[in-house]
Amino acid sequence: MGSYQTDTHLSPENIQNVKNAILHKLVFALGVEPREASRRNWLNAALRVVRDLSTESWLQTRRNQAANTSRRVYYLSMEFLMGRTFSNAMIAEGVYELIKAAFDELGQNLENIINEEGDPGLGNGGLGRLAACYMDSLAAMKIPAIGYGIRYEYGMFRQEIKNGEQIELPDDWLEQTFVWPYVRSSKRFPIRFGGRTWQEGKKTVWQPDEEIVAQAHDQLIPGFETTATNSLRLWSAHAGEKVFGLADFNRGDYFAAMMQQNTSENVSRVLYPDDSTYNGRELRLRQEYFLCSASVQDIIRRHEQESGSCLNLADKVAIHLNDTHPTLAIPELMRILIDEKGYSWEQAWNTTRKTFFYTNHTLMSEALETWPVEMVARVLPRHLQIIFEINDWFLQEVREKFPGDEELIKRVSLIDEHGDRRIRMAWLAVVASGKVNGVAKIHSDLMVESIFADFAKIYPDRFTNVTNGVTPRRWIQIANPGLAVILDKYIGKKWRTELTELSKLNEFVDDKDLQAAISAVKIENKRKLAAYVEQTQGIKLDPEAIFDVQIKRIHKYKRQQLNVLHIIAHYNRILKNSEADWQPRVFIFAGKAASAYYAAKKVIRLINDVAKVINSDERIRGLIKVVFIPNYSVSLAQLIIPAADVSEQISLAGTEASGTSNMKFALNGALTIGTLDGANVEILDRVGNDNIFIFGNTVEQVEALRRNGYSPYHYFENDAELNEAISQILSGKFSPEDPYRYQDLILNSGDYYQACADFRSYVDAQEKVATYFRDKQAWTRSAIINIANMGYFSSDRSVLDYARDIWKIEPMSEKQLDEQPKIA
Ligand code: GL7
Repeated sequence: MGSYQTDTHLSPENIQNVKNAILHKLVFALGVEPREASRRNWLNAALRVVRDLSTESWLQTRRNQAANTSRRVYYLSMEFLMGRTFSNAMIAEGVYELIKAAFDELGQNLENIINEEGDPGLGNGGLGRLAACYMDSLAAMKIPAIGYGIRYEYGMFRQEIKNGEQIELPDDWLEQTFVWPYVRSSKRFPIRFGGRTWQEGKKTVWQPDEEIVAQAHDQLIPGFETTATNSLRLWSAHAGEKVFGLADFNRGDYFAAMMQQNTSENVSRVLYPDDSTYNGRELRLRQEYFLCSASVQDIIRRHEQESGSCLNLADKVAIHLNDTHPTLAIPELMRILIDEKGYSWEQAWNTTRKTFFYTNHTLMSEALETWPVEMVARVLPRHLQIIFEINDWFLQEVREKFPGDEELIKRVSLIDEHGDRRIRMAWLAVVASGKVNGVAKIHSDLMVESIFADFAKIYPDRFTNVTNGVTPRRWIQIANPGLAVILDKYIGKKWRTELTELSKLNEFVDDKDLQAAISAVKIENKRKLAAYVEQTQGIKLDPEAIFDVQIKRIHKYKRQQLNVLHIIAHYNRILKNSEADWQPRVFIFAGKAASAYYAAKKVIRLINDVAKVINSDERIRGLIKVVFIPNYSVSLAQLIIPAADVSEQISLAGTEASGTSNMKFALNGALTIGTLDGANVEILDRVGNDNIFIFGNTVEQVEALRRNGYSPYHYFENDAELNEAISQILSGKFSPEDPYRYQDLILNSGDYYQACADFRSYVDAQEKVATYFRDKQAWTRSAIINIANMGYFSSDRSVLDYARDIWKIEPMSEKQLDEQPKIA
């Protein structure tokens, strides 16, 4: 530390110092001889060197935040899909070039070392990746923030494809030593479950019958080119003494005691691999409470330590709920304030309502969490009481505002009384939050018109929008270094933290040199992806072909099956006129299906079955290739997105809350083919109709079809190409060994997401894509217009919107970050 400087000083002496630092870590932190060191060893040594830099800034940031008693935001999320740490940390600390130079001299290739790092899959998809982009941006924008999540022992499953089918394997990410986090042995909190409650005078006493321990692991989040360094604190579950079964130990029953330990530790064992569906298992409820209780206890501890008391909590603390998954933090804060800190109910409720903020990420009814009252009574009896009390208070307020409207009362009650009684977590989050936001304009509008319509009447000022964003550090600089070099040359370097600088490119859209440079980088990125596909799957791709990409969770509403229908129709067209001058096309898919989501797994199989038939059909002379890349991850996205020409964003209008890959693709110069859904609408606003391919029904049209009784057969009977494609699937053309495999697909399942209705306009839009692509110059010009107008979609802008409009937090200045004396 301090013995070398950053990239601005690439002197031989400085490089030598970095080399020494890496060698020192290799030998004295890892105990490995340089000549025997594996790539993993080099990675871990270098990670330690960079972590030292970040650690210094981290401690410094914490001291300055504490001294400033800054208002902080605590971002609670069940998922964080962070991606690899090493390159991100190197660029944040400004030592990438230095470390590269040092490794060159050590005879190691930095890129290979970077690729050696595992990619922790502690999230399902967009929601978890968004949390990760926000962590990066909060630090870069100097906003005092701490992320809280769970350190799952097993993340998202590893996906393999066997005979075209998805196979799920455990993701044992902790097997590889991951040297980035610090274990904070002093930060342990008891988490209690079960038992019973009773009244002692006015006081409620809760006697739990189970206690486990939450242990903190801190990951440093270095801000880009600033000393501001935040933390992501992940909790792991451990057996506490109370469940360790001391009695069993004393009796000598070691086995029974250890079994008990296993059950406790189950709480942080594995991430629920469900995307946009709700899985009401008790373990999930326990996981959610585990995160909430540990985090709220920690927040109160820190606040008391800094402020001397618990009183002004709401002035200093904003707690953000990333979807409803951490909503139990609300009754948990109430419980601690009332039962442990002696607050009155009113005081506690007033504080709580000023502390919480909630983001809704989906309108899909199956994803809206509810918990059976019976289950919560068993697992969290005291919290259930508090939720009932909040409900009484709230319904009283509604009765005063809307006297006599008992139907309204039933609809907004936190308890759904239909069938088995259930707690509506989204309602609880809305009632207790100062602000509630959606994640793209159209989604926020639909949110107040649909699921929260009643609440928008009761609390008209509560609802707002913050459109999602993505971090340009990871999604341009790291993922697409070739593009970063071009940007630096044309518009300077500031885009990294002020992405709207990209608009300066608008001046150069007709610049021949820029166009040549942009298409050269694209081809280079396509070659890199092609090399990966050939190496891992043995499929050869032509970098001159259109790379048309759909990568995301496999879900019916995202309509991968519509994409497949077009591929089949296109294949049929070529077969009917094989001598024509067809544009070669590569269709790339990647994504995981929830393990219990039968229909989604079938779509994966269909893609692979279709790929097998088409890729091996010599009559089409390689004009179409279909590839399913297994085990989609953040790192794979970093490889695939910069290589895309076409970005598939084809969800049924009104179903995709925002999407964030749509932003990453456009930022990397891919043209979108998409519906008027989620953030596609705002992308269209910025790039203009000529630089995007919009197709399909609008939300209003979709709803009208639903109201009037949608029937896929109508389209099937009236569209010859659709008819042919579906008939081929149903008759087993792509699964001759099992002709009935796809009987239940599309038509027979009712086509809830109206793929048949949008088929014709999708195929027509795809035609336009192919024709436009032939005009290389026009295409590249459009790609540049896309890049130039994506400035708005930076997650820096999103977090600054949150800080200003929702949390009311001021970013810190460099001066404030530097006030406290440095640590030795
Ligand atoms: C999601 C939305 O589906 C997605 O459109 C959005 O971009 C993302 C982040 O806001 O949140 N909601 C959700 O439940 N998941 C998402 O990815 C899993």
